[in-house]
Amino acid sequence: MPQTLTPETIDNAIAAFRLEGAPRGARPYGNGHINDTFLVVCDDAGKEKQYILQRMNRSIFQNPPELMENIANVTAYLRERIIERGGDPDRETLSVIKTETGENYLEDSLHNFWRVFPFISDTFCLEKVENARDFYDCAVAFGSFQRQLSDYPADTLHETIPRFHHTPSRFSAFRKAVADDPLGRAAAVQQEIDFALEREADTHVLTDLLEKGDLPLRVTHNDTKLNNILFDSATRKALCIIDLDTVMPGLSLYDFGDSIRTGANTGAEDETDLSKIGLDLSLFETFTRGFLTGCGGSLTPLEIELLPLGAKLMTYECGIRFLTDYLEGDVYFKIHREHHNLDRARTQFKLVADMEKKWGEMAAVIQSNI
Ligand code: ADP
Ligand code: GN1
Ligand code: MG
Repeated sequence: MPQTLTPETIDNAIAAFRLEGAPRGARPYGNGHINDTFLVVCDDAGKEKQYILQRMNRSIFQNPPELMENIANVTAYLRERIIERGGDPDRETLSVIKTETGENYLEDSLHNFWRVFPFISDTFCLEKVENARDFYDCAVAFGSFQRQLSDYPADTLHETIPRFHHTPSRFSAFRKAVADDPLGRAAAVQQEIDFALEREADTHVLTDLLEKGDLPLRVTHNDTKLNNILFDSATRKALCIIDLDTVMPGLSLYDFGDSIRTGANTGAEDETDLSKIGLDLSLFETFTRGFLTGCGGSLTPLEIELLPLGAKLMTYECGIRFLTDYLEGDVYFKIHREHHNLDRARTQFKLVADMEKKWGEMAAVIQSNI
């Protein structure tokens, strides 16, 4: 169990980093499910400087030093690419603020691991797509993120969460949670359990193709949720991709799929009224166009053909992860109400079912965008 954070622990963490100005306080920030995120405001001779301070989730990330090495190297690489194309490296990528002793992170006396990024100001992130234009921008940004990293030395990246999108492993973990049922919750969610079990055959399609060498392993983001992208408030353009904890070798279909899961859903991830959940085909089309543009022609014909499966599998996988966590007692994803993870699992399964209904139309969208 993570330590409860006291103001003193947070202040001590802040004091360890090379910040400009005197810290004036920290407050919880954002809607991430994984890390503890704070906005830190400093006073630099009357000028305000802001930073993002995060306590990394120690039960999820087993090796924070390796994780931070990935982020420091990837952001340094992206910085160079942004400078080459005449962009603004201070706004278009994260960068790692070092500690006073020159490290990428701080391990405090309680074994909490901390990191600091500059706060990218005058930005916002979307919890829900407000218009197709924004989602198109998101798609181009995630596609070009992958393309920009296509020459990145993938073998230098540490695997921060082993088998992160290995759906068969996620399925095994799910089956184990059903069998162990430590909180006695399984009986009441048999319908959801059956939904997941009935789709076992889908779970290994992509991993089989990867193992056979039919799908290329690329450097991918792996957590391309809508709220992991910052939009510029002035231009309303997708500006900066954040949450780089899971940048690792993966499939392009993972990045495509996770954005569809979050952005092309007609309802929220934790909506309790399931009649509001479904696939917005028009947004599916928008994202497909943007992603293919962002990838700049780098996807193979098989990757393109499998985009609908990427969307369905990422949604299904997230559903079984939420349900597993519900059965295990909500130990992974942050929850804010009782049964939150069950509600989340239900929306994902409803979305999967709707994709199955619209399978022909999804395939037709892909055909018309080749
Ligand atoms: P988690 O892994 O818990 O999702 P994130 O790294 O995605 O954590 O951060 C949580 C939220 O904090 C983001 O969705 C975003 O709103 C905000 N955020 C994170 N980093 C920055 C940053 N450098 N500048 C501005 N906002 C940020
Ligand atoms: C987590 O960190 P965040 O909130 O962007 C999770 C994703 C899930 C997502 C579901 C490292 O994303 O894999 O798809 O929640 N991140 C990790 O909302 O497990
Ligand atoms: Mg996030």
